[in-house]
Parts: sequence; C-alpha cells; structure tokens
Amino acid sequence: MFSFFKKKPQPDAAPAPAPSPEVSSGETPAAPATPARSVFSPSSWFGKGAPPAPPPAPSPAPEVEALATPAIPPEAPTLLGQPESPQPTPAEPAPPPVTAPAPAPVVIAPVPAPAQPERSGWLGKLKNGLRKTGNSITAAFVNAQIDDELYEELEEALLMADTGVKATEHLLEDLRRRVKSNMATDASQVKSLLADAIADLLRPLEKSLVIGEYTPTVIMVAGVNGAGKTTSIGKLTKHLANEGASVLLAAADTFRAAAREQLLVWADRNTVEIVSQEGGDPAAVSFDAVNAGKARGKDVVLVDTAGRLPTQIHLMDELKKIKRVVNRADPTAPHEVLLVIDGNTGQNALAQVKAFDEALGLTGLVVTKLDGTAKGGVLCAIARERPIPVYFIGVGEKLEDLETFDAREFAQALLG
Ligand SMILES: Nc1nc2c(ncn2[C@@H]2O[C@H](COP(=O)(O)OP(=O)(O)O)[C@@H](O)[C@H]2O)c(=O)[nH]1
Ligand SMILES: [Mg+2]
Repeated sequence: MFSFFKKKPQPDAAPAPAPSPEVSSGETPAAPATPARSVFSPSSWFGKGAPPAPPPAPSPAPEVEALATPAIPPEAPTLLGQPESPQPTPAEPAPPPVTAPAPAPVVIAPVPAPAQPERSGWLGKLKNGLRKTGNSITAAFVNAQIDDELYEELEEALLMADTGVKATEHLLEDLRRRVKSNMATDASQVKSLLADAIADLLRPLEKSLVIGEYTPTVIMVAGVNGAGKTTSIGKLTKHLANEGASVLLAAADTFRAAAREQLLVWADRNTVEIVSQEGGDPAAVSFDAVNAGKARGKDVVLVDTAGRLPTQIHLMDELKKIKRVVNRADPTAPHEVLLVIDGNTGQNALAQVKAFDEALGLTGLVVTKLDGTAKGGVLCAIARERPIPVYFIGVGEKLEDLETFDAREFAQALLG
C-alpha cells in the first residue's frame, strides 16, 4: 500500500504501433517510441507493479495475422471519445498531439498524503451499507450470556447472512477458541472477538490491483446481467483517470444498444476512449481495443462484457473466446479477469464465482450492492471456499461508492 509503482520501461524493441487497420483513425503520437518511465500516484486503490522481471516478448506479427481473418469483421469497430473525434467533445478544442515524452520519471499525478481523507467517509458508508447484514448478527449479543444459546444464535444469524455452512462452522470454532484464550467474560468482548475472526478469515481476499506492470494493463470484466459490471467499470475508470492513468474501454457488450452510452456517461470523455461496434463480435471489439491500447500507449484497457449465466454454455464459450483473442492481441493479456457479483445474490454468488473461475480463471472479484443486502456474509463463504481476491466492493450507485476491500474495515463495519 502507498508505494510507488512504475510503468516498466518498454523492452528494447518498443512495440511498434504497427498499422492497426481496425482502428478507424490512427492517432499514434501518444505511443512513445522511446522508453518512457512514469510514476503514478500511490494510493490505496492500486498496487505496486511487480519487481523487474524479464519483459514479455512483444512478438508482434503472427498472432495478429492469425486472427485478422476470422475475427475482424470487414467493418471496423469505431473508436469514440478520442480527442480528435468530431462528435463527443464539442467544447473541447483538439489538444495538440503529444510530441516528446518527458524524461523519466514523470509524476503523472501528484502524490497525496498517504492517509486518504475520503476513506473515513467511506467507512461510514460501508457501515451503513452493511447494516442489514450486521444487525442480525449483532442482535445475538444483546443482553447475552456467553453460553451455548449465544453460539446457536450466532450460527443461525451467520447462516441467514449467507455465510455458508463451512465458513460458519469455521468462524464459530475459531470464536470459541478466542473466547477461551482471551478469557472473555461478557458478550461485547465476544462480539469484538468475532470481528477479529471475520477479519482473519477475510484477510486472504485483500489484494491491490496492479496497474503499470504492463502497458496496457488489460482487465476483462465478466458477470451475470445486472451485477454491476458497467457501473463498476465506470467508477473504476473515473478513479483511474483521476490518478492520471489513461484508459481505453472496450464495449464488448455488443448485445445492448445502450451499453456503449452507459459507459460513455460514466467515462471522463477527455481521458477515456471507447472501442465499440453495435451488434459486432465482442471478441473482435476486444481484440481491436487491446491493439488500440497498445498503439496508443494506454495504461489500462477495460473490457466490458455482456451479462451471462454460467449455465449458458455458448455464452460462456464466447467469454473464453474473448479471453483467447485478447491474448492473441497481447500475449501477456488479459492481466486481470474480474468477476462482478451482486452482494444480494448470497450463496448463488459463490456458485457464480466457482463457475466463472472454472471457465476463465478469475484473478479478482468486485462485489457490488452490499448496501441494502442482508447477505453480506457471502464474502466469508468465498474466503473459505474459493478465496479469489476482492479488489473492490460497492455500496451504492454513486461514483464514490466503490472502494478497495479491507478485511478489518469490513469486519468492523459489519459488527461495529
Ligand atoms: N445499490 C447499488 N446499486 C448498484 C451498485 N452497483 C451497481 N448498481 C446498480 O445496478 C444496476 C445494474 O448495473 P449495471 O452496471 O448496468 O450492471 P451490468 O449488467 O452488470 O453491467 C444499475 O442500476 C446500477 O446503478 C451498488 O454497489 N449498489
Ligand atoms: Mg453492463
């Protein structure tokens, strides 16, 4: 946390912004031919790039060629939102092309103080959001003795909160141990020991999203319909843009006409571009977006996909195809495969995590709608049964309602 992370210097042969026919207008100057080293602002949002490792071979031609015929439709997806695009930013005169990259290192965004003031506001929100889940658990402690009845009530409350049988058993065993070793004598102590147990159980889910190890960092986002994928991408985009990272969005939800507009509404039009194609092949859109991201030196490419149930085999196959094709555009990508889950779905969310993980190999989760749910215990179930890192949690529809996940914070908000 709070550490710098750097864009790694480009490997000796900088990936040539090779002619990318799929990008409608070839804005190339943003992709520097010389190694650029930039330092992003540290924050609790994004982690540190891995230590120097052998740079990925930018093997350019074969993958692109192999793919160009089957996956790229004759009509190229459109690239929206770029500065020179005629439509989206009428008030904004086209900025002059970036000519020479500044000598390294360049601080893109000034470094704020390590302690983030907005985090305290977030805690209140989190607490509020988790109230429904927390209330049923904390109710067990009211005027309670430390006896079997207390443990039984806790068991019931944890199960009701969709903590799942395994995590509930684990927590209660752990709690009994803690109560004994701390020689707790009243219920309020037990409550804070339960918070400790939950924090310890959830801790393996804490992880920072790394931006800057690859350029671009390609993040693929999947999930069922209405889980909050597009909204979360929008929030994440805005945060990234605020931190000085350039973002390119792939509107690979090509089924819904409104999907692209929804993304555009969220995105900061001056810093975000969108590759989209109404009704097109989502894999082709993703492929083009990654290529455009490479050619334009974007920091992040976010791929928004259409919602699907894990039981819809052909749609799951389509997701796998998107992943494969993205990997052909950039052999190191996707760098992250995120599943967005709706906190209201309780135990079904765990089923989704397992199914999407088996199909795609998930690297992280975004758990939305923890506000207003009584089922927030599902994070414990995930931690126990499929511990995939939770990068972000959402407790509302507003921009500031998405934050990084902190196990201790979560446990305290739940039982506080
Ligand atoms: N209350 C609440 N609503 C959310 C949250 N995240 C997303 N939503 C809402 O959920 C609905 C579906 O979101 P959307 O991003 O379109 O889902 P998608 O189909 O997965 O892309 C929208 O009305 C969002 O405003 C959250 O954390 N809390
Ligand atoms: Mg969507």
